[in-house]
Amino acid sequence: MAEKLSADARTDAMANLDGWSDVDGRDAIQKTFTFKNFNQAFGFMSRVAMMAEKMDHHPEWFNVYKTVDVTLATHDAGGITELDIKLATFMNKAAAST
Ligand code: H2B
Repeated sequence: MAEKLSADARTDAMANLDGWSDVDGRDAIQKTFTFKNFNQAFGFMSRVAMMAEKMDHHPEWFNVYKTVDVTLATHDAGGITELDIKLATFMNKAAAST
């Protein structure tokens, strides 16, 4: 099972994750993605959904029209693990190429 990142590893990882921030009162990270329209937002979600299934690691997210609010945490570990960093990195790349 993936283990929670150490404070140092987490700080290092977050420094390379554009737009992601810590969630208040919870060991999780979040980012709001904004696209040009619903089609692009949903295309992004579809690509992320396929990766999430492959990783067996799933986002908490909320979509309204062209925005997607994402929260990532590893529920089994009760915090942030390498899986969250990997999925967040994938999401940034997927959004950049949308
Ligand atoms: N997603 C996330 N974000 N955290 C988890 O701990 C998690 C998951 N666990 N997806 C997976 C599924 C687990 O429930 C299955 C049984 O592997």
